[in-house]
Amino acid sequence: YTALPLVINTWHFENAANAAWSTLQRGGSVLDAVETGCAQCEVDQCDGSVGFGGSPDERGETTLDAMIMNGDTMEVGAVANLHRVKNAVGVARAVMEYTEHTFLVGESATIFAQNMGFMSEELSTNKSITIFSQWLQKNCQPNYRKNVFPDPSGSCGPYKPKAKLWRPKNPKKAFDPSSHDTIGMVAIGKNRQVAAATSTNGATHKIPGRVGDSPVAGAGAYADSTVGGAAGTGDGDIMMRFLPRLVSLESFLAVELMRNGAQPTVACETAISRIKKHYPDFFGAMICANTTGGYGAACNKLPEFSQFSFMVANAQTNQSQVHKVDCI
Ligand code: SD4
Repeated sequence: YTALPLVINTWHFENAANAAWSTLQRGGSVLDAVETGCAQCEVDQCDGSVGFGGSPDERGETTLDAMIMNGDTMEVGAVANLHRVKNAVGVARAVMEYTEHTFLVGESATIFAQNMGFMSEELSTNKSITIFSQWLQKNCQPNYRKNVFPDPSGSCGPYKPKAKLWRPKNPKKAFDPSSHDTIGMVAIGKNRQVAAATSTNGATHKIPGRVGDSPVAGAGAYADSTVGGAAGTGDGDIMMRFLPRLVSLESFLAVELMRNGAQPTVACETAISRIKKHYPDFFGAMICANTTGGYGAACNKLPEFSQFSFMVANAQTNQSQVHKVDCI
């Protein structure tokens, strides 16, 4: 397969694609490639949506979700609601390689990371503190608060989150597409080994403890060396209800049996369409790749989101290139 190896990742995260590609060029495994690629975004704080210093939660803290999957062995390592450790995808890989488990969460995941030698660091930055305090101010108007928490002083603090009361469901606009750009990456080796990984700081102003789709196998990403891999980005609160990457693989498989060609695009579109049926206004996009070197992407069209960028590097181009797909 002349197009292999191949690396594909969500959004215009060029450094990440290059890091993964050069890892493969240096003889690294596909797992090394997706880990290095996602870790690069954690360092770069890609679009503020990956790594430290982005998406502060209701208490102002940045926490991280990540996963990695080995499509040869079907092993998965994942962490969610990880505090004070920057290299979330590295911790996910440690879960996969050094434990019998698949998924560690919260402070306990942090303790595991520290025991594995990961540094404990502050994840807040001036930027994330500003995002948080602006949001706090906006949501902390005396009148607004009076309605929600009858407060004799009418003052605005100490801040007490009461999510149920003041955060009614808004099915129309859960996510702002301009500020949510998780990295999801798939690498396929010369011998058709598939690996996938994701890393994100999740949703801004989330209720602490909220976990999105990104660290969940089959939701954030999926890898199966008999078929291919898929990964995604978008409103995880909705997307994780559909295991879209898994669905995409199933649909890909079905399509693959029938013909060769543009299957990954069809697979991605099928997954997006299934979610769209229930949530026409959801924000989300997917990348798909198969073990013959085919790749594609799809996204749900919104007034503010009509095109999705993704990166591909393969043996034919020998470098990463940005691609764009029109949303459906
Ligand atoms: C989440 N899926 O935590 C992530 C966010 C994201 O593009 O992908 N944004 O829901």
